[in-house]
Amino acid sequence: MALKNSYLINLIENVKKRNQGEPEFIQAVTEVIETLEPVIEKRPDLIEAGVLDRLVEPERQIIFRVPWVDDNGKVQVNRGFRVQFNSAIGPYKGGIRLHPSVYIGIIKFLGFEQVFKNSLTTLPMGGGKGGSDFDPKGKSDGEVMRFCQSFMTELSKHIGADTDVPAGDIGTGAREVGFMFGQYKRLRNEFTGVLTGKGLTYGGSLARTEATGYGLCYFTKEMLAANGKSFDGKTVVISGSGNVAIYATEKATEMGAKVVALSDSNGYVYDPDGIDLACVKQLKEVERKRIKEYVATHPNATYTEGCKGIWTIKCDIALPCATQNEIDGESAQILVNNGCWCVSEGANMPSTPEAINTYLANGVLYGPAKAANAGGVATSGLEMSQNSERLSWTFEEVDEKLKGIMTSIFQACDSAAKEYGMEGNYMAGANIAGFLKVAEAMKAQGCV
Ligand code: NDP
Ligand code: 2IT
Repeated sequence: MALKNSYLINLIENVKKRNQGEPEFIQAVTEVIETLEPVIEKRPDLIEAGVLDRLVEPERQIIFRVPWVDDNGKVQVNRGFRVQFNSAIGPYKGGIRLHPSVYIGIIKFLGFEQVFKNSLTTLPMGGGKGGSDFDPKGKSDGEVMRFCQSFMTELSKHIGADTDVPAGDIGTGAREVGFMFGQYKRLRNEFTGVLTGKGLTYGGSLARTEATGYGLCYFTKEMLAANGKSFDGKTVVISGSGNVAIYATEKATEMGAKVVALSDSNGYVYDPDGIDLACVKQLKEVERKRIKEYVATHPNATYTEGCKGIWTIKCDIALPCATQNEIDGESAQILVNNGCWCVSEGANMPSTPEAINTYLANGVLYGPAKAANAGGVATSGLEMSQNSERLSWTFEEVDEKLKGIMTSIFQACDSAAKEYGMEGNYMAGANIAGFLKVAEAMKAQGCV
C-alpha cells in the first residue's frame, strides 16, 4: 500500500534512518503505519500529541551480558535483551525468545507487535519482549538452568509483577520459565506473578499451554463463520511443531479439520491420513526430537528436508506457526494456485509484505498474527489475574474466557475494518483497533 500522507511518509523515513540494520522492525512498523493512514486523516489531534512519533520508539531497551558455564567447565557468553516498548495501558508484557537468530531488531519487532496485540486482548497489558541468542537445542538441562539463572540475575533488576511480566516464546517453554521463576524468587525473596506460563504447582494457569494454538483456532473459526465457512472437513497445513503448532493441530482436528503437515527448522512431514498428534507430542514435548522421526512409525507419511516446501502441499487453510517471514510472495502464490483460501497466523509476522499482498489480491481470508495469536498473551493476562487474587480457575473457566476474548478480538477487527472502509481486511482492522486504545491512553497521559 503506497502512503499519501506526508507526515506518515516522513515518519517511516525517519524510522528507517534510525533503525538501520533492523529489517524486521522496519517491516513491522511499516505495515502498521500504512494501515493507519485513514485514522490519522481523521485524527490530527493524535499527530499533535506526538503519539505516533512516540509509538515507534521503545520506552526502554536493555542489553546485557549473560555468562554461564557449560558442562565442560568452559565459560560461554550470550547476549540478553529486554525491550520495554509501551506501558500506556498496563505493565509491559511479552515473551522471551531463545534462538540463535535473536538480535535487537527481532526483539524490537516482536515488542512493537505486542503493543497492539495486547491492546486487542481487552486486558490491561502494555507491550514488551525479550530474549537471547542462546540456543537451548542440544544443551543439557543443567546448561539450560545455568543460562536461565544468569539471564534472570540481570533481568530481575528490570521486571516485576506490576512493572514488566515476561513469558515464553520460541525456545522458552515450561522448563525455562521454571528456572527463571526460581531464580527471581531467590534473588528477590518474593513469590509473585512476575512471569507467566508457570508450572501448575507454582502459580501457573490451566489452559495457558494450549492457549495460543486454541486461541488461533477460535479466532479463525469466527473469521470463517463470518464468511459462511468452517473448519469442518477442511484440509489444513500447519508449520512448526512447537507449542503453538501442537495445540493448533489439536483444536483444528477437534473442530473437524484434517491437519496433514507439520514442520521444524529442518524439514516437514506430510501425512495424508492426518497427523497423529500423540506421536508428535511424545517426540517434541517429551523426547525433544526432530519431526523427521515421525515417519519411522507412520509408513504412509513422508519427510522432506527444508521447511519452505510445506507451502506446496495442497490445502484449504494454512496456519503458519513457526517463525517470522516463513511465507514469502512465491510461497503465497503457490498456496493460492493450489486452492488455499484462508491463512491465519499463529507465529508472529510469518508472512512477508509480498505474501500479504498476494492474499489480499486473491481474496484469501487473512487472520493477522497480532489478532489471531493473541490467545497466548490473553491467557497470560488471566494468569496474572489469578496470581493477584491468589486463586486458580478451572480449565473450563479459563478456556471460556479465552473463547470470549478471541471472539471479541475478531469483532473488533471486523468492525474497525468496516468503519474505515476496508471491509474484510482484518489486518487493517487489527492494527486500527489495537492502535486506537493505546493512542487514546498515550494522549491522555501527556508527553511521557
Ligand atoms: P517453540 O519453540 O515451541 O516452537 C517453534 C517451532 O517453530 C519449532 O518447531 C521450530 O523448529 C520452528 N522454528 C523456529 N524457528 C524457525 C526457523 N527459523 N525456521 C523454521 N522453523 C523454525 O515456539 P512457539 O510454538 O511458542 O512459537 C512459534 C511462533 O508462535 C513464534 O513466532 C512465536 O513468536 C509465536 N507465538 C508464540 C506464543 C506462545 O504463547 N508460545 C504466543 C504468540 C505467538 P526447531 O525445533 O527446528 O527450531
Ligand atoms: O508473542 C506472544 O504473544 C507470546 N510469545 C506470548 C507472550 C505472553 O506474555 O504470554
